[in-house]
Amino acid sequence: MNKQLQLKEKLMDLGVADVGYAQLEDLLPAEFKHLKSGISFGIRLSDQVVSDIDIEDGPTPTYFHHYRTVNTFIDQISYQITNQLQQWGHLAMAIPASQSINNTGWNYRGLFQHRTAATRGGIGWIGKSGCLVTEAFGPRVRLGTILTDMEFQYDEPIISSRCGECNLCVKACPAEALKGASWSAGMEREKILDPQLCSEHMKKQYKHIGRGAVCGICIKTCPKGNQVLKR
Ligand code: B12
Ligand code: SF4
Ligand code: SF4
Repeated sequence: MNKQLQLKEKLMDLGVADVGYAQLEDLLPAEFKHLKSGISFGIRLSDQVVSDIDIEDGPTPTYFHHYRTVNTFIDQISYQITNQLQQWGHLAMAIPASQSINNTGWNYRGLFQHRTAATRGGIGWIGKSGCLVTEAFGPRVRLGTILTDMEFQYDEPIISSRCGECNLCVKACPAEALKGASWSAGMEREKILDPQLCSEHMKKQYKHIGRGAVCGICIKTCPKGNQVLKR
């Protein structure tokens, strides 16, 4: 079996819902350009827990715990794949599951965007919620990315929104942070949402739940992912 298939099989055995191989050389910052490939994966969230997020009252303490559990799971999977790639003689580096970098002031950014690797790897598109939406599970996935200098047969990128006329998340967002724009690859985040409005709403309204780091109403509301067990 070739190494690309071996990696995919390992990831599926570890419990990921989907895997994509993304060509990222043109999108990476100069210091990481040599890590030209991204292995993007999605971890399915508990439908019960996501469905229990309340449109009026917001997230539950269980959702916050789930968020932390899945983040740890993502970091551990990414580490195992990094280890495997290094044993094969490649450079590899995992993007942290959920870490903001504060180099140039707090501008709500990570080291590299999991959502970018995911659209490039053909896993899904950016919805009007700003979230990565998959055909199978809608936005009910959290994401991981491993950068490596190993070359792959890359997946076909998804380059435009498949939300159509739907705008349920836009109407449901309690912070009025979502602007209703239909995404195409390269569109600026600020055309889709105001991250400050989202973040401040979480901090102010849900401080008692998960120190104000979660909300997820836009995820709960999305009708995409027909096979998902929704209530
Ligand atoms: C900082 C951060 C935040 C900030 C800013 C959010 C934002 N939209 O940027 C705040 C605190 C507001 C926030 C809130 C939330 N977050 Co947050 N957050 C992050 C973090 C750490 C960095 C995001 C970042 O760098 N943003 C910068 C912008 C520019 O990038 P972006 O959000 O990825 O979206 C753009 C790019 O992906 C780009 N893009 C996509 N494809 C392509 C293709 C090409 C060719 C190009 C050029 C660009 C491009 O276009 C998008 C729109 O401009 C990531 C982890 C990570 N490293 O990715 C998690 C992450 C984005 N968060 C996540 C989640 C779930 C949430 C919340 C639902 C909170 C919660 N858990 O309940 C809300 C949702 C808010 C929203 N609607 O986006 C998940 C998203 C999962 C998903 N299915 O999309 C992530 C990926 C964590 C994870 N490991 O899964 N978050
Ligand atoms: S996480 Fe909540 S506040 Fe932020 S965009 Fe989604 S619905 Fe709006
Ligand atoms: S709720 Fe509708 S508009 Fe929002 S991301 Fe899902 S499909 Fe797209």
